[in-house]
Amino acid sequence: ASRPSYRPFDAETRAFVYGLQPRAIQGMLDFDYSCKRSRPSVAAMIYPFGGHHIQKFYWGTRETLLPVYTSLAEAVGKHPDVDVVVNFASSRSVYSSTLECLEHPGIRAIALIAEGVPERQARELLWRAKDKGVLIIGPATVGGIKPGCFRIGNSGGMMDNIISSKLYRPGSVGYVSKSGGMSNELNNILSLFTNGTYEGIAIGGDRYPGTTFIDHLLRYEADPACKMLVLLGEVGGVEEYAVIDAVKRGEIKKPIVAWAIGTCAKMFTTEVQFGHAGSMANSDSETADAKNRAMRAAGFIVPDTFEQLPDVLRATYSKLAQEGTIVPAREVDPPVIPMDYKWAQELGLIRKPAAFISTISDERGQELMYAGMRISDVFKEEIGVGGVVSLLWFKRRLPPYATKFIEMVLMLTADHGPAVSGAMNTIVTTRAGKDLISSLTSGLLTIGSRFGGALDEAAAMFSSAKDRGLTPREFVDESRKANRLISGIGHKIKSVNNPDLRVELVKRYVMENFPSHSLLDYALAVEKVTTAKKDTLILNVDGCIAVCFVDLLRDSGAFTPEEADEYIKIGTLNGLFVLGRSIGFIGHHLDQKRLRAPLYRHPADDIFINMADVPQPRVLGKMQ
Ligand code: Q5B
Repeated sequence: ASRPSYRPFDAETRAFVYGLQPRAIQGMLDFDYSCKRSRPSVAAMIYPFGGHHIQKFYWGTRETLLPVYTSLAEAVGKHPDVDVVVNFASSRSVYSSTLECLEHPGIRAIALIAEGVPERQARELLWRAKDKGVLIIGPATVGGIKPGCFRIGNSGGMMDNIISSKLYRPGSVGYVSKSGGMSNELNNILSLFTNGTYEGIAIGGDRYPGTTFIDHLLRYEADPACKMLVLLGEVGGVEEYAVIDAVKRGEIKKPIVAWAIGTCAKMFTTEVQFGHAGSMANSDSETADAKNRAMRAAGFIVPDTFEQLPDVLRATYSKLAQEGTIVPAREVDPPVIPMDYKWAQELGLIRKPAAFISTISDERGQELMYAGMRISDVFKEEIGVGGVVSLLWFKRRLPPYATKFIEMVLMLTADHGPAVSGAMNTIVTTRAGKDLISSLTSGLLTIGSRFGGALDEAAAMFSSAKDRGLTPREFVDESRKANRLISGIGHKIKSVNNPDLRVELVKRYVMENFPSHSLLDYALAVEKVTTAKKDTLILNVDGCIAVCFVDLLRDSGAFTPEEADEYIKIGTLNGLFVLGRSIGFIGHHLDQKRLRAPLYRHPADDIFINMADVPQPRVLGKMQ
């Protein structure tokens, strides 16, 4: 493009990011915004999986969209202005993806972030890139940064670091180092003791980096806007000597401050492998001390210790400023970069009222908690399904007789044959070809005040009658007068002579295990009155469970009277039938599926259709 070869990155540089790296991209966009770039430096992402789509990012406080392409060829076709690829592909795929990048002549620079790239592949890539004149930074690097212009991936660290190191505007010092950590340190030091970084590249710690110190320092030498050079080398390898030769040959004339890290290696009795793959001295000349000596001898400005680096940087910079080589620009304040909500929250800077409150379970920690009880303890203490219901519905552990009662209720309400209303609907829905959830919910939606959903109303009616001191007869008479059926009384097929054995089981259990069963006793007395009129008007399964549960709520000692009343009012008890009967409805659905039952159509002769009373339709308006 229009950029000179020594300046691969400027304020117009646009890049593709290879790989799905939303955090890194947001970091690049925030940096761009702090530099007051006119448009984002990232044009698109390349991600071969998951199809072409769009992802949302922030541009300052507003939101912006970036496309994700599945191939580089498509991206290049759509964005011909892009000439940089920040390649986040893993060590497994970085080789093939970089070869793909090298096939597009428009791509002039590629940063390889992956660590652990096989050396054979790294060497082949750098050889091919050199052949095509493409600048490779990395592998095993964060990349680099051009203050005020362009940031490669995560270079420069968090936004507060970028701002405090003044990377939102260019300085005059070009540096090259090996790692992101060393670069961050330099960015900070340069912002404090000079007018800041002009460009900084971390070449990566591998033995075969795509470009080395000399490649970047020669660029900085050629770039008139870069006034002063810094080389932060390290123990191992011989790349510093290429720079020494260039200084000796006069190819590098700008003042160059340098230091090779790792002078402490001599304190160890054997050779030490420092953090980077290449940071081990294989000969005397590869030691940090030897490099520092050689650089000093060649005319580099080398401090005596790393601690003195700021002093020599300040001295070198001041000299250039005094002689007018560097004319520091007027400082500009960067725009305020909105902080990410999560980060601000982590720092304790903001608070926000939660939209939801939840008090029964928590999956955020190491272990799932049910009402404060670890899921592992749920099993260790064998609290059973009844115990889990007591934790999640009532937020407390109920005594074993109570949790066993809950389990008993779930078991004996699980099913009552295919003919009951809800099961019928489940079966018809299944036979219409619907899935399990649709068929189950169609059955559940049938549960109502007449079928299975009479528990809450029964609990309310019986307890109110007893609390008001009505005798069973007065209660029945009052209901009849008000023309109200007593919830929990009556059954379609069960009667005094054909008793519902489920009800017998519940009654026996409660009488033997509950500390009190006064409402059950009251309900049985009511049953005596209703069955005297008609033998099907028994205390049915809904009614029996309901009154027993009220006895549990009121007299188990686990609930206050207010809590007991509230659980009746908020419709807890129907939940028992709903939960239990779901087992049966699912069973009916699976049964019909297994039977390959065809679509059901109700026989027309079973429906009395009478249209005699329907008025004949009249045509309204004018006839033609
Ligand atoms: N009469 C259950 O009706 C049923 C009366 C009453 C005073 C009453 C009816 C009713 C209240 C709701 C209730 C739960 C509709 C039932 C369940 C789960 C199930 C289901 C399964 C399973 C039955 C005949 C005469 C009339 C009525 C009078 C009726 N009920 N009086 N209080 N509660 N109960 N539902 O047999 O003078 O002749 O006009 O609504 O508790 O759903 O297995 O199927 O596990 O799946 O059709 O067990 O009782 O009786 O309506 O012909 O009435 O008795 O006023 O008097 P029936 P009807 P009259 S358990």
